[in-house]
Amino acid sequence: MLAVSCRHQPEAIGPVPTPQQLEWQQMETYAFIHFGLNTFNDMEWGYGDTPAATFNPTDLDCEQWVLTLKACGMKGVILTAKHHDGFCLWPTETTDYSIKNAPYKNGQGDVVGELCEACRKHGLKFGLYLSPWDRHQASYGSEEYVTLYHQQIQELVDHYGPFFEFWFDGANGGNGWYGGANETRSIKAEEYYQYDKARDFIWSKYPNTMIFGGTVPTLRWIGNEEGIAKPTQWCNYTLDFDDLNNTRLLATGIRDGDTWLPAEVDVSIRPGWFYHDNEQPHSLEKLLDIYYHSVGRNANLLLNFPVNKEGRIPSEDSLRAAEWYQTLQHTFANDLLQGIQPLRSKAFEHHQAMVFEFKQPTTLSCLVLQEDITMGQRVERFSINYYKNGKWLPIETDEELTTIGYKRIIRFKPVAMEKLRIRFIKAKGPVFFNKISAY
Ligand code: FUL
Repeated sequence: MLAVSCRHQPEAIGPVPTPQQLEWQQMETYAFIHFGLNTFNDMEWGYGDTPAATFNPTDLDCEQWVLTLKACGMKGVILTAKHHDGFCLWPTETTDYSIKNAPYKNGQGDVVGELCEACRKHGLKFGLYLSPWDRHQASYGSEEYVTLYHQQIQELVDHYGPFFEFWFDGANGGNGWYGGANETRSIKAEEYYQYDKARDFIWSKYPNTMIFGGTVPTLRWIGNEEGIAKPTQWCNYTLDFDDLNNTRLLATGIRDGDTWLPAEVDVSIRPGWFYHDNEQPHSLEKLLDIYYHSVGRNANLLLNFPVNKEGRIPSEDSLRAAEWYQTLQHTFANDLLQGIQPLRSKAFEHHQAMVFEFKQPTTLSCLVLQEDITMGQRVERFSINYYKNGKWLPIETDEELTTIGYKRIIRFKPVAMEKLRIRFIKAKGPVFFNKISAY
């Protein structure tokens, strides 16, 4: 650990991560899979009325998904066990609207089980998305539906797992088929779903599961689906339901929030969440920007891979994702600060600063800072300078140099230097780092 100006036995400032949150933050990148009836009906939000029989993947292979995801550095995968249309990818007892009534494996299939098994076999963490909003169920909006929703969770907990993360999606109520009623129904999400009870079903067997959404989350949405976290990014937040739905606050976190609630950036590798023939994966450049604007800004990246009608991740997507991962691996292969002990700069004693001196002029284009978040998130503003030919000059970057947190990556135009200086201009207290590296 690198510490600057600390005379006393250090104590954490503000909220700190639980062991589960810490382990989750260290995952950095993991995958989403959107797959279901929508895949076959070319839709994003099925209405809940298309026949279960339309679900018919011809060449489904969960091991292909898992090996593809592992090849691009994903540490886990979260599957849409049920999306808003209500169709269940496991043979549930709670409804007929499931894979049991699809031609796939003559109704004997179980995509949740097959993926769970493939994850276990190949060492990938497993998670599920279970939409609370259900546009198929006649009972949606009544107590009866909430019981059914909780039963679905219980079934998933009984038959699959462990889960590293469970997603209670935030889309709630609206129009739907609702057993033929074809109407609009609204609910009060913060009360209706009894999320604390839902969470307890999960935690009773798998207490390490991270929870997305609802009223009792252990991580938070970043507030957009574009793949962008704001440069200023606090892990601190409050569990107030209005704040949990305030996209402006979700984007930055809350500096003085009393709860550790780290951010997750969810975005798809293609424009849609579900597979559509007429869409293509994003460019390498866009995917790199997504990485730097998520993992590089103190947030985890949940990258979605739409599975196609065959039941596979298309080769265009796996090739693009592998190219993306290899580019990142190459960028971060050789830490040029390795073995250099930072010095404290005398000239800036009133600030906290670190100076790294190179044995010979060294060209850098990227700096990676990682606070020791078990001490609480502290840094609020910093600057980066380089020393060359007897002068200190500022490093030019488009990134605002504000918060750091678990990880912050600053890209800049390559510049040759004799020394590198990082000054912490504003912080909640003495700063603590797990790692500082440069490339
Ligand atoms: C949203 C949903 O409405 C989208 O369809 C998608 O599942 C996304 C990840 O979450 O709330």
